[in-house]
Amino acid sequence: EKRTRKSYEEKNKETQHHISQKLINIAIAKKSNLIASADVLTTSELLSLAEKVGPNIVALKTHIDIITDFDYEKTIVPLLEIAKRHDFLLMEDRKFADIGNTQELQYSYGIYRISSWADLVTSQVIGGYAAMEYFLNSGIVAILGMSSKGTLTDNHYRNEAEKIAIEHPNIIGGVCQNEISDSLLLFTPGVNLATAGDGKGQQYNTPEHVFKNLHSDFIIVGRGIYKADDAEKASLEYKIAGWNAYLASL
Ligand code: 6AU
Repeated sequence: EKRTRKSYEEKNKETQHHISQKLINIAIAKKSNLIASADVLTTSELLSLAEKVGPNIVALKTHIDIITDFDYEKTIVPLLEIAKRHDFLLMEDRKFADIGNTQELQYSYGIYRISSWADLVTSQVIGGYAAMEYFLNSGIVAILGMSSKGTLTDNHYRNEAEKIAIEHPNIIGGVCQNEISDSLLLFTPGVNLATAGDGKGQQYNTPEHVFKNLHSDFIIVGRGIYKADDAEKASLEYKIAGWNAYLASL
């Protein structure tokens, strides 16, 4: 017998972290569980995508280190303004994977200064519990399992990583392709309505699969949106598909 999933309202009541509450409140207000992944290469593409998909998303996920013309004033300052206006959070998919001291430096220094703008950051938990102490301004989303073919995140690794995620007060959820503890928020990338893979190891599922079978809370969609002819329309389609799949999974 499969256990029933928790609603956003239930998860909101149980979480202590202000970023989880913020994210869930946006989800409920917008009727959206969509995070758009902005894996684009220039500031103008990033800002234009944020503007188009902003009304339909709960968060915009960045890989800020792939922006070729990054400039804090020209990239981050306007992005923060768009995020505020359209009411979505910023999630930097940095996937930290080092000792605590190095992660602390990478989080706050260098040209990106992630700690000054990211509401959420992704991190591997390979460095152990104590390495997670230093992402003070952001909610941490722990990488528990990966979507790529041949990933090393096997059952044992996922279980050990999940224990850290459950115990650590700064970790609000996990990225995984499996069901995880419902005391965490589950973020699932590898979602695409049109294709099963990208020929480079990425493996895709549908929103129906991830909400019904994994009890996911948020879908992360990259190329399904930013490569579409009309990114605004595609974001609306994924928003509706994600929300309907969530409702059907309750
Ligand atoms: O929809 P796509 O395949 O174009 O993009 C998926 C996005 C990319 C990946 O870096 C990221 O999701 N991702 C992650 C994350 C979010 O941490 C983990 C994973 O296992 N698979 C994955 O694709 O930006």
